[in-house]
Amino acid sequence: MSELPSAPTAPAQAAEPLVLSSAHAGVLTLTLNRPAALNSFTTALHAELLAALDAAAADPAVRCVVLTGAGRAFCAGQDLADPAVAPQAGAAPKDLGDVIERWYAPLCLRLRSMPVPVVAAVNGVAAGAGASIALGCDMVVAARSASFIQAFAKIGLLPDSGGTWLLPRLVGRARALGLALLGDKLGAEEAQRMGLIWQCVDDEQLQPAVRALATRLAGMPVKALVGIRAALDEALLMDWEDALANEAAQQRRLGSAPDYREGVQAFAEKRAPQFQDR
Ligand code: T3D
Repeated sequence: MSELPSAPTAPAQAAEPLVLSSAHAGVLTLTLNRPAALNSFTTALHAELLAALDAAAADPAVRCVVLTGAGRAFCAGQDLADPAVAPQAGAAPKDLGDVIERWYAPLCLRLRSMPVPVVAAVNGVAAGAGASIALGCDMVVAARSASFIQAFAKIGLLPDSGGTWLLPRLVGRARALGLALLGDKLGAEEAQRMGLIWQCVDDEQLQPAVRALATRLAGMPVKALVGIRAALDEALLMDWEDALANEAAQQRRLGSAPDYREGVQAFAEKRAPQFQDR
């Protein structure tokens, strides 16, 4: 049998990354990039985001991470059409606990244990796990047109990705329950007013405001900033005496790091400090 020449194949198209990454002056910006599905999470997006965060954590040049979304949304939570998790007619229910243990919990733990501050730049709607993930970042800046939706109850679920932990701590039990039970859209201005987020800015100011904030954080002693994050979270679970003891232990650790020496020396010499620790 004669061999036929094989048909020409189209050049392989590089798939668009699900997480866009750009670095400037110590600030790494990670952009969730599934705009047609409002940056909702598939397992592939989870995998790319975790890998990007792991790489940032290991890179000494990264001193602040910004998380944002492409297009008109920050993130609409779980992709409800993803066959890996969506209920299928006639099939046994998917084990959502597995999905959370495999993907969402590691992501939340990764974000909370980053060795640098993490800023959420909420450019549009943040719903379901998307809202929890934004609120779990160290500082949340939102565009005035952005919104936060605890969408879980509307589909028969409860707030995950840290939502049950974060909401009452951020806004108190009454508001946490109101937000989580009703799942209504909460505008960015109101979110700032009730203390759910750090700041709401005009839409066209979101990028410059986040850039300025992230650059400022990157120039600070990030080892201390991360210690502050941990100590505040830990103190919520401690009594007064234990919090004082923890402060002493953490201050002992930070006080022996080069950044403390540099900070005090720069103060004495009336110059800007150059912090290096991570
Ligand atoms: O594994 C597990 O399930 C457990 C973990 C759960 C964690 C969770 O996050 S549960 C909560 C899941 N998220 C939601 O329930 C939110 C669903 N989305 C919405 O309620 C609305 O889309 C928004 C309020 C976020 C925005 O509304 P709107 O009117 O601005 O946009 P839209 O027209 O609804 O959506 C635009 C497109 O994005 C649309 O696609 P189309 O019709 O243009 O092809 C829509 O289907 C798609 N989209 C939005 N959210 C999701 C989504 N596709 C898949 N999954 C989504 N979550």
